[in-house]
Order: sequence, then structure tokens, then C-alpha cells
Amino acid sequence: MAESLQFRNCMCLLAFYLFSLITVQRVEGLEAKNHFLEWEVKHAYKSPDCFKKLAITINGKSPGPTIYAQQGDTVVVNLTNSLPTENVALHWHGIRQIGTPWSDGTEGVTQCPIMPGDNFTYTFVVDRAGTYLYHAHYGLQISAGLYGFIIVSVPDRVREPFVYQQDESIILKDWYHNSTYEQATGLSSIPFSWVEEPQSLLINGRGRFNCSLLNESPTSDSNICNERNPECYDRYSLNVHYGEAFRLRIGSLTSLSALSFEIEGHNMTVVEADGNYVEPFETKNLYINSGETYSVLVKADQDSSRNYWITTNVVSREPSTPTGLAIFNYYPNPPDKDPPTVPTTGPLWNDTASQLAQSRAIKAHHDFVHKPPLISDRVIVLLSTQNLIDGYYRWSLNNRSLVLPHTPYLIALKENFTDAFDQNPPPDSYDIHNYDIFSAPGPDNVNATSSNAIYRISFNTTVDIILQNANTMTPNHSETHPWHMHGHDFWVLGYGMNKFDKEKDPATYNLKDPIMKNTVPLYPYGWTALRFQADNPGVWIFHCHIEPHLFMGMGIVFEAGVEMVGTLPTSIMGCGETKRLIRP
Ligand SMILES: *[C@@H]1O[C@H](CO)[C@@H](O)[C@H](O)[C@H]1NC(C)=O
Ligand SMILES: *[C@@H]1O[C@H](CO)[C@@H](O)[C@H](O)[C@H]1NC(C)=O
Ligand SMILES: *[C@@H]1O[C@H](CO)[C@@H](O)[C@H](O)[C@H]1NC(C)=O
Ligand SMILES: *[C@@H]1O[C@H](CO)[C@@H](O)[C@H](O)[C@H]1NC(C)=O
Ligand SMILES: *[C@@H]1O[C@H](CO)[C@@H](O)[C@H](O)[C@H]1NC(C)=O
Ligand SMILES: *[C@@H]1O[C@H](CO)[C@@H](O)[C@H](O)[C@H]1NC(C)=O
Ligand SMILES: *[C@@H]1O[C@H](CO)[C@@H](O)[C@H](O)[C@H]1NC(C)=O
Ligand SMILES: *[C@@H]1O[C@H](CO)[C@@H](O)[C@H](O)[C@H]1NC(C)=O
Ligand SMILES: *[C@@H]1O[C@H](CO)[C@@H](O)[C@H](O)[C@H]1NC(C)=O
Ligand SMILES: *[C@@H]1O[C@H](CO)[C@@H](O)[C@H](O)[C@H]1NC(C)=O
Ligand SMILES: *[C@@H]1O[C@H](CO)[C@@H](O)[C@H](O)[C@H]1NC(C)=O
Ligand SMILES: [Cu+2]
Repeated sequence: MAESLQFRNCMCLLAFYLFSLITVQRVEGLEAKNHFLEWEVKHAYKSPDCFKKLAITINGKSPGPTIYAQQGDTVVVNLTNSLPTENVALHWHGIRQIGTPWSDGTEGVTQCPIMPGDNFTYTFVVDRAGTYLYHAHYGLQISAGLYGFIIVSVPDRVREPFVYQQDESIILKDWYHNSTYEQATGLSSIPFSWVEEPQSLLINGRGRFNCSLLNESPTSDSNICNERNPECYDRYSLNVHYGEAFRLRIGSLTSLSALSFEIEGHNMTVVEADGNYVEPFETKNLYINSGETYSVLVKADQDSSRNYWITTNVVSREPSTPTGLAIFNYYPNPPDKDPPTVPTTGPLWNDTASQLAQSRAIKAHHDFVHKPPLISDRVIVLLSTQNLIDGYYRWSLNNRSLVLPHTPYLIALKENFTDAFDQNPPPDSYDIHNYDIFSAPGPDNVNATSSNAIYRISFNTTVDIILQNANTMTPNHSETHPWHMHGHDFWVLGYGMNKFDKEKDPATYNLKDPIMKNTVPLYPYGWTALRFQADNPGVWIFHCHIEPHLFMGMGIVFEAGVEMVGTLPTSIMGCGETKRLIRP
């Protein structure tokens, strides 16, 4: 049964101090701490929604342990790969890795994979307060459960632009019963087999699948799905006292699903997005895509004689996954007592207008506006299409479907291994005049190709990226894609429907108070315009955060200022052409 909040916080802190050895250094009067974390990545049977499945865990947990740190601290994670048959790499999502581009954790881009039995140390500074994430960047391991939170507090004596009595966090996940191996095989086979919709939605790693749905099928086995398993029965319960205001950090690391999140009877005030303060606005439900984080403030001011539902629902794709549930518990009601009401099924899944309106409402807090340069040095227009390449289903950007090379780009570029990847840059645009974004590309679109070519960007120039959506290979169908950039935050200049018009649409850009984010949605048949300063030396991936879409090639890689990157640690080497660098 659910413990009290105090007890859980206490256990959390205790675990935190037990598993992390904290040293304090004095740096010019500021205290910057080092957090040494020993993490073992291993398989374990888990039943987060009652269905027993082999998951990938950190120290036996999925989601993994939350990293709590303070702005300016250094985090050192010594990761041991105890998966007997699988490589791994771990990405620190939203952390820019300034000066440590080799710690970005992106297999094929910034490092070789960590092989079974090997250990690898990630060292990086959490240079900004805010809510961040970590997750696997290898294969489909997010869907196997390798994910968690990074929560960075403001320095001592720094006040945030809002007040709260309690700091809580909720991580959202879609959960599949099939293994990642079945999924990966289906995605890379002829005929193609899509992963379909998830079986459950997990709130802080907990869900509840209706096991009797399996009883008709030959796989029925009470050991496989058991609703009396306490791992699934115990809903997450958020415990509050009447009259208090709390901050709720919400992060999503879904494999596929865009979600709506709400707390029955309680509006939320959005105050943070991807680590940046938001000009506060109130909403009944929060839309959240994979790779996004938000903080909302909630006031516990309703009838406190009962509990309320916390719900999350699939949006953007026609849902077949039941509502994910948790409990908003007013003290002293029992924390595990189901509310007396029927939980909402959320907003209409295809109400794109309401999602777009919320995206547009997210602006920089007036005291924290970081103004973008008024003009950019380069504009890259990226058209997303679904294509067949040699009979395989793929996603492409301007006809290029990303396939990572065997030698990670960061090492290849520093060592001048010019044969490690295609040296011809991919196109900065597509055939805007002739390409019809509303028609399905023919199954014989022979023009899209697999490619490992990258964009080279002059250091510290200002770059606009226009994400352009289009019809998939299914007639009258276009999908939502959350795009995530490594190493940088970008300004979100605007969103629009239909084909981007480079004459008219830039006039609609928000150059006054655009929010900076690291993940942003691209809506069906629409465009999203971003601007960023290429001021972080390294090689970075920019990709759709839907894990199977990235697996199918939906991303680009860019380099800026790689010549300024310091000496690479040999621990990132060992694969492809880098083998010869570590042999005497
Ligand atoms: C990381 O952990 C491994 C395995 O426990 C150990 O051999 C190694 O010395 C550790 N590395 C560091 C830097 O602590
Ligand atoms: C951890 O890695 C270091 C160097 O990469 C190696 O010397 C050490 O043996 C490894 N420890 C274990 C337990 O594998
Ligand atoms: C799970 O994988 C099997 C193949 O092993 C496939 O037949 C089935 O359709 C998949 N189930 C779902 C829900 O995708
Ligand atoms: C579970 O599924 C069964 C079979 O479809 C259905 O009869 C039952 O009402 C469901 N239970 C719940 C709690 O939804
Ligand atoms: C909740 O917020 C919505 C705006 O999204 C507003 O229309 C509504 O009145 C608010 N409800 C309450 C109870 O404050
Ligand atoms: C949204 O989807 C529902 C079915 O779930 C459908 O009836 C409705 O027409 C759709 N609305 C729009 C605007 O496409
Ligand atoms: C793909 O390339 C061909 C030319 O080879 C061009 O006609 C077509 O418009 C391109 N498609 C996209 C989506 O850029
Ligand atoms: C790679 O090429 C650059 C530019 O020509 C040069 O400065 C650098 O020393 C070369 N690096 C290596 C490892 O050869
Ligand atoms: C491929 O590109 C050629 C021009 O190079 C164009 O004529 C043809 O229509 C394109 N095919 C498709 C299916 O887009
Ligand atoms: C990038 O350029 C801006 C001026 O446009 C300058 O303020 C900043 O210091 C430069 N950053 C780096 C890392 O060189
Ligand atoms: C697709 O939409 C167009 C109008 O936008 C309509 O004329 C056509 O019938 C639709 N096709 C299908 C297969 O639904
Ligand atoms: Cu996508």
C-alpha cells in the first residue's frame, strides 16, 4: 500500500545519500559539489502494469534513480553494463555538455557503445537549474525502461519567480508488452511491422493492465499477468495538505505517445518548460510530448474530504490505450483510496488546434527573456517524409534517412577519418515549389536514400531550422513529431499550418519573448520554426524523439566548432576505425 509522502521522501533522500558520495569543493566562494553515482545497467523482470516483462533497469529500478543536484555541480556516473548480450549508451537530456561533448551519451555520434561487461564514466556539469531527463540512446532501450529524471535546483540564495511548499515529480511512460527485440525486428523487416499503440501508460513507473483481456489468448498465464501483483496494484499517490501550493515537475519519456495530463478538479499554472521559466498561464490539461519537461504549480484548494484522479491520455494518434491513473490524495484520506468519480478520458485526441494553442501560449517569463538574434546566418528547411528505401519503411529529411556510421562522428572529425562517413553535406532544403506535402509519396519513391552525411555549421553562427511536415505513405495522414536537439536550447519562433512560406511566415515570428526549449512538437501538415546559436563545440544529433521513428532514420547530425573540442577520452573509443587509436 502507498506510504505517506514524508516516508517516501525520506527513503528517497536516504537512498540518495547512500548511493551517492558527495564531496564539496570551494570554488571562488561558491560550493560546487561532485556527485559520484555507481550505476549498474541490468535486465530484471518487472510488472509495472501487472504484465511481467524483461526490462532494462538501473540498480534494479525502472524508472532509474532520480539525480538531484544543484546548479554548478558536477555529476559523475560510473555506468557498468551488466546486460549480458547488449550494448548500451546513456544520454543526459537537456544538459548541454559544454566542454564535455563526449559525455552526451549518443552512440554513433559522441561515443562507441558500452559493451557487455564494460564500465564507462560520464562526467558533466549541470550548469542550469531546471527539470531534465536521462535515457538510453541505443536501439529501442527507452521502451525497455531505461529512463529517469535529473532535477537541478537553483543556487543557494537564488529565488525562483514563484513560490511553493512542496516539490514533486511525475515521469510519464508508455509501456509495451512486446520486447524491444520483437519491435526492432518488425521495424526493420519486409514486410514492415509497426509497434502499434502501447498497452499501458505508466505514472512514475506504475500502471494497471486489465489481465482478463489476455485470458482469451493462448499466451494466458497468471504468472505473466497478475493483477494481485503489488508492483502494479499500488497506484502512485501524490499526497497534499489542504491549502498548500506545490510544484509538480512532469517529464515524458514515452516511446511513441503524445500525452495529455490533468488533475481532476485542479487547474495547473505552467511555470517551467525544458528548464526555462515560462510566463505563467493557467490550464486544465497539459499536453506533453516525449522529451519535454514542464513544471506546473497546483493549489490544493478543493473539497479535501475526498481524493481526485490524476490522469494521462494519448493524444495525436487515435488511442487504444486506457487512461493512465494515479491518485491526488488530500491528507488525511487514505492515500490509496480511489476517488468516487469516473476518470476523464482527456481531450479529443485529434484536437490539434488546442495543442497548437497551448504550444503558442508557452513564452519566456518576462524577467527571464533571452532575446534571439533578429536575423539568422543560415536557414535549413527540413521536410519530413515517410519513404520506402529498398523496400524498407523509413523516415527521411530532405530525402536523407539517417543511418549512423560505425565510427562515431565526434572521433572521426577530430581524427580526420574522412572515409568514416559521407563527406558531402545533405541539402539545406527540398523542392519547395513542386513537392506536394498533402499527397502520399508513392511506394516507389526511389529518391530518398539512406545517408550518414552531416551538416557542418560555422561556429557561433545563428541558424534557423524550419521543420516541415507532410503526408505519410498513408493517404490523408500526417503525424505529430517531437523534435529534440542535443547540446543546445533553441528559441521557438513559431508554428504554422500547411507549407511554410519563406516570404510571409517569418513576419509572424515571435522575436520578443520566445521560449527556449530543447524539444518541440511538429504538428500534422504544419511547420515549426526554431533558431539557435551554434555556440557549443561538438557534434550533435537533432531528431524525432519517437524512438521507433529515430530507429527508422528520423534525425540529422550537425557539427560546429569541432576543432575547438579538447582531447577526447579514449573511453569513448573502441569501435569502427577508432580501434586503431587505442591500440599501442
Ligand atoms: C567504475 O566501476 C567499475 C566496476 O565497479 C570499477 O572497476 C571502476 O574502477 C569504477 N571507475 C571509477 C572511475 O570509479
Ligand atoms: C572498468 O573499466 C576500466 C577501464 O575501462 C577497467 O580497467 C576495469 O577493469 C573495468 N572494471 C570492471 C569491473 O570491468
Ligand atoms: C508482438 O510481436 C509479435 C511478433 O513476435 C507480433 O506478432 C505481434 O503483432 C506484436 N504485438 C503487438 C501488439 O505489436
Ligand atoms: C477487463 O476486461 C474484461 C474483458 O473485456 C471486462 O469484462 C472488464 O470489465 C474489464 N475490467 C475493467 C476493470 O476494465
Ligand atoms: C481553469 O482554467 C481554464 C483555462 O484553461 C479556465 O477557463 C477555467 O475557468 C479554470 N477553472 C477554474 C476552476 O479556475
Ligand atoms: C476526431 O476523431 C474522431 C474519432 O475519434 C472523429 O469522429 C472526428 O471526426 C475527428 N475529428 C477531426 C476534426 O478530425
Ligand atoms: C527527392 O529528390 C528528388 C530528386 O532526386 C526530388 O524530385 C524530390 O522532390 C525530392 N523529394 C524530397 C522530399 O525532397
Ligand atoms: C585534422 O585536420 C586538422 C585541419 O587540417 C588539423 O589541424 C589536425 O591536426 C588534424 N588532426 C589530426 C589528428 O590529424
Ligand atoms: C525522383 O526524382 C526524379 C527527378 O530526379 C523525379 O522525376 C521523380 O518523380 C522522383 N520520384 C518520386 C517518386 O518522387
Ligand atoms: C558567440 O557570439 C556572441 C555574439 O554574437 C558572443 O557574445 C559570444 O561570446 C560568442 N560565443 C562564443 C562561445 O564564442
Ligand atoms: C483525402 O482528402 C481529400 C480532401 O482533402 C478528399 O478529397 C479525399 O477523398 C480523401 N481521401 C481519402 C482516401 O480519404
Ligand atoms: Cu517522429
